[in-house]
Amino acid sequence: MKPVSLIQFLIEERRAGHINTELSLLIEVVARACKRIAVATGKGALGGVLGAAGTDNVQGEAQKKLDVISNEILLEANAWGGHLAACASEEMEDPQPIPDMYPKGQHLLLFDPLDGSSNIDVNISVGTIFSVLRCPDDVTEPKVEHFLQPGTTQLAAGYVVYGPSTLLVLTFGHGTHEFTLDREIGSFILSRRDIRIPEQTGEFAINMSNQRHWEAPMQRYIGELLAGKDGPRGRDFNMRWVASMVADVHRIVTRGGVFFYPLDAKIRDKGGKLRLMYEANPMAFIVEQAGGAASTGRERIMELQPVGLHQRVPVFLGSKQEVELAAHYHREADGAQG
Ligand code: P6P
Repeated sequence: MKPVSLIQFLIEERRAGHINTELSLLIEVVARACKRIAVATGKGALGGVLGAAGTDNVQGEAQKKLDVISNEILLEANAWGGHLAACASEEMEDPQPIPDMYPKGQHLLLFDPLDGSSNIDVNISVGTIFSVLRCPDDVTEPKVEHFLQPGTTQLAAGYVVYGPSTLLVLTFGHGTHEFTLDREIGSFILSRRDIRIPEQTGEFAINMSNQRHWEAPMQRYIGELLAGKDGPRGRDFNMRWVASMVADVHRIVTRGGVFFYPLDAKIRDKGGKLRLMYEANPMAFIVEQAGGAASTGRERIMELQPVGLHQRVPVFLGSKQEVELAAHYHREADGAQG
């Protein structure tokens, strides 16, 4: 079958009425920027891009050089494109307006430019996560409050995983699709259309070192998985934890599984570890469009009304039956507490 490039796919989506031209051009710009990030990460030690940048981001996390480089690549690529009213990034406190000398568009772009960057120096897959919202019609200078839209309003979401191959996974709300970067021609080529995540799974992803800090229903749910075939689940389970959300989520998108970053006593006051606007919401959109589920353990992630640009939430996502069972245990425990 003739390969379908990202450009051709975007034209198909426009013809199907799923997206408009401006969103199509915006995705092309983001994909092109991510190709540049792939080149930068691929250089490793030879590019002088490893190690700490010597600065902290808005989260108070030490930035890697590649965090800063990736952020700059995405900002520069999107400044002149004319498709955006503003950008927001994990690496920046406030939204970044589009410079006055450039035309503005009707979209808001949010991104984690290099998620999992603590893995960069040990050569483990990292990725870029992005989400696209509509800018309110009467707004020319978007402020934080204009970004604070529930995940259900996203027009597009995607991630690029920089691994053995560079893959773009994308949804516009009409299925989830995967593109593989053909490095010889520099194009993303459609490699999986209409991905489906199996509703059942035998594989879970969680950072077990936090177990003693989890809430009781999380202890119960994971304890049952660990009990294996002699326990209440009557089967053995396998565990994976890359500590790079994009890599863990891509494994789930590819072969099923369930990912948890639950509340625990250490991070309770922050609301969780992962960020709602540019990690949980885009991943939730992608996973739901592939037939999976995405919950905080108590609510559907995409229905949350955001209260802050860098708000953190608990994340349960992946194979629907496991997400729903874990969430059921949490609701049951809440009910018992009254
Ligand atoms: P921990 C990376 O820092 C990240 O934001 C996600 O990509 C990843 O899933 C998680 O944090 C890893 O957290 O506590 O295992 O280091």
